[in-house]
Amino acid sequence: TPVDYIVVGSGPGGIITADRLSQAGKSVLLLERGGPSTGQTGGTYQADWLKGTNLTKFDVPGLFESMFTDPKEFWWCKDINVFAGCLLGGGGSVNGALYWLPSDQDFSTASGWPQQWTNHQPYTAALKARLPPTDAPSTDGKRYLEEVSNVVAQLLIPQGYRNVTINNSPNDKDHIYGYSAYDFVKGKRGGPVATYLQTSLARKNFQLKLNTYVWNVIRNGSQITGVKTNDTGVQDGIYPLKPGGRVILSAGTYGSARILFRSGIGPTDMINLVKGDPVAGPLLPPQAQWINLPVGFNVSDNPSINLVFTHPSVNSYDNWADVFTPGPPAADAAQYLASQSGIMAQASPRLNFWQAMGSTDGVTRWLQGTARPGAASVTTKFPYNQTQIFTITAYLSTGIKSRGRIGINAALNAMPLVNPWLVDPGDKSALITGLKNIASGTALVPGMVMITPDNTTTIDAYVNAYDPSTMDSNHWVGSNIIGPAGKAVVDVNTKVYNTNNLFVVDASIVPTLPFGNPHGLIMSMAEQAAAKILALAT
Ligand code: 6FA
Ligand code: ABL
Repeated sequence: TPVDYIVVGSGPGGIITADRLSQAGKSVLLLERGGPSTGQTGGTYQADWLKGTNLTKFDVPGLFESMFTDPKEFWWCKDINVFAGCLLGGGGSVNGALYWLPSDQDFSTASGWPQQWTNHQPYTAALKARLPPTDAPSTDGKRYLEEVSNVVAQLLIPQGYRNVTINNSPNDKDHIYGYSAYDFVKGKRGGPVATYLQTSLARKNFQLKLNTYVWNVIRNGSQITGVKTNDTGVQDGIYPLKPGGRVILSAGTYGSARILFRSGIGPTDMINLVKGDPVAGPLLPPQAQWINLPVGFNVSDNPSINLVFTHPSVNSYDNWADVFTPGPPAADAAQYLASQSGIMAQASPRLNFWQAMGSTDGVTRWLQGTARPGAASVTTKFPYNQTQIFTITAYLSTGIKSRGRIGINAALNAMPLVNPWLVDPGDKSALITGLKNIASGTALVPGMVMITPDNTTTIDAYVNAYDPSTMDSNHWVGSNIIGPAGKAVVDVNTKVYNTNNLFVVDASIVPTLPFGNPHGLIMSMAEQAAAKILALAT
């Protein structure tokens, strides 16, 4: 049966939008290409040590690092060549869950937002009320495996950093550090799936369909009438809209861009690739109806570089290698199973910090640091103690000037076409400055040794040789940028230009990356987008 709203994709953007629309009494169909994730949603992917509970890999925060080392890895989108979550909850079900309430600057006109978006506070407050952040996720309120926090604090304090509760003052992002904050709830993955989706599911006017892949929107010129899917259970795979209905794409920075290309919306080179595909080509509207918009341009992602250290006080937790199989140390497993407390109640990060930096081109750029036990890779010829390793990931944050382009290839796989990292020389020099600040502080902390790069490689040489594919921080935004006609893909109400009733609400409309890991900003944005869409006359 036709509905008022079809929302495509159940990531942080889609779930929150769908919940607010259904709360307002609209009939809403949420379509997700992937399957269930957490136990609450019917997910069953478990380690042996979790058998007998309904806890899955996606529930247990301490299993986060195993997302990258588990050969089964069915949760990653196979047709996107960077990490993206293709299951209920999207990236929110597989991410590190670091959760920062957005700052005023994150939603400022200086950050590219239209003036009408700058009053984000009521929406951020609504988000905080539904999903409060916590920097003590273990159910007993205690913090575990905190050696890395203590060591890194010793490095930061002499450089003038202050200790704060980060989400208590989101605007305070210069020379501050604090405990990592998450959107875990009761020692388990929480996020929009455990909160907003549950209120939606309780409503009769809301429907969720999993394993349903949207290929394109059905449109007659500027009017969208439904979506075409791989579902063989409905006529022609089509889910229709009511007259006056709307489609909202929330399929992520890569997913929403691809649906637009397949719907004849975007740059001509991308639509021509669709035209050449034997299945997707014939589904395109006639060329006279193609809509030329800069879909895929204006993309950014935080360039990130890892520094690896050892310190005698640190416990690398065996680099998280055993947490899924055969399982964490028996006492930690037992504690988590008994009360969702202990080391397994938290993802790997233990400390976050921010610093503003001047630079040669006069632009202020910020550095974010994330510290955690363990390391993805170590490069040194010197011996080191594997049980004491930890990583500081340095991200270039607000102030990034570099932009890239994403798109598809002839097989319709989505991918970066032009990498967005350190294209701008000011970006590169700022990140190098930040890395040097961290490296130089090492000498002040007794027992702390930097092992990657080691003392045979300078920071400049390390950055110059850094593999661009590992600079990816999975924070892709901007492929369907919000902004003025002629420059942007969506207007101030998130409506795709030159369409009557097609909207995008996900990371892809974000013009500039926020200070921190982005999903907090994306969730506040979805609260605000839903309000703006509901306020539009149909
Ligand atoms: N962000 C944070 O704030 N903190 C973190 O710690 C953090 N960590 C990670 C991380 O460790 C990894 C490995 C990744 C990949 C991302 C991380 N992020 C973190 C970023 C954050 O998760 C993303 O910014 C955020 O999830 C983006 O939210 P969106 O709503 O914009 O998009 P998603 O990709 O999450 O969801 C899209 C959904 O649409 C998916 O469920 C997908 O299956 C579905 N979909 C895609 N194409 C579709 C189609 N054609 N038909 C139907 N469904 C489709
Ligand atoms: C994020 O926001 C990033 O997108 C992730 O890349 C990051 O996790 C998490 N948060 C937590 O800080 C890292 C893992 O800790 C590494 O082990 C992994 O190699 C890396 O993601 C892959 O991008």
